[in-house]
Amino acid sequence: MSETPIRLHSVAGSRSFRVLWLLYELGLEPEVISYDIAKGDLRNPEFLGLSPAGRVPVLEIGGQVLFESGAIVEYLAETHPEAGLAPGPGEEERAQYLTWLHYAETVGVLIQNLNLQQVFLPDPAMRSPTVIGIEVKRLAISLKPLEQVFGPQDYLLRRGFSAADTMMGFTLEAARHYVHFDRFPNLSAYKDRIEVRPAYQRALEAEGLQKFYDREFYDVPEA
Ligand SMILES: N[C@@H](CCC(=O)N[C@@H](CS)C(=O)NCC(=O)O)C(=O)O
Repeated sequence: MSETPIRLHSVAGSRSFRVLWLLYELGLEPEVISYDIAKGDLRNPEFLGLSPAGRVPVLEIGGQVLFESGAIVEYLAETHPEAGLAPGPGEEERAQYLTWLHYAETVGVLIQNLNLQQVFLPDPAMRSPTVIGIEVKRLAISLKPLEQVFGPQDYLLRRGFSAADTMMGFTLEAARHYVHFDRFPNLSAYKDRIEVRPAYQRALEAEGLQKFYDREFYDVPEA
């Protein structure tokens, strides 16, 4: 019996990286369907039929269509318990696992707001230096608890690498465009640690080059 293909709808450099990386950590082989966010690909009716808000990631798996990266990551980890990437209900560090997995979106939304201001607005005159300044500060504050976690431990959980790391890893890669990481030595060491994982490298290769950041660092514009 042939298995249904796993299909990931993806934009390089976006939250779909979380899912792609986890799929490779689990030894799964997805077909990757790539979209160009700047060309408005996510607004085509066919894609909106899969993702009602026109967002990536979308994962087609086992005849189901899933959206929301956190839900997809939880679903994949729970349906592959043999990989040991998620403490189940009642297990030690379950609360921390859920907390960090979802905290990645607290950080992610701040980056999304900065992306809108710094990358996607069609005219620089539309930017608000005030909003950008506030969001950069809020992003730096949101990274502080992570800096503390990675002092005594290598990954988000004491027990080791988990699916929560695949949620957070992408987020940090994006955060470095807005916050200087030399302020966060533990976080920088964590970033180096996850990026050498073969599944992370494979996901980078498979998703292709991101097309929206045109520089390494975006300063807060002058008011
Ligand atoms: N909470 C959702 C957010 C999804 C999301 O906003 N994805 C961005 C890419 S990182 C997107 O598709 N943006 C397209 C748009 O805003 O038009 C998730 O985690 O999946």
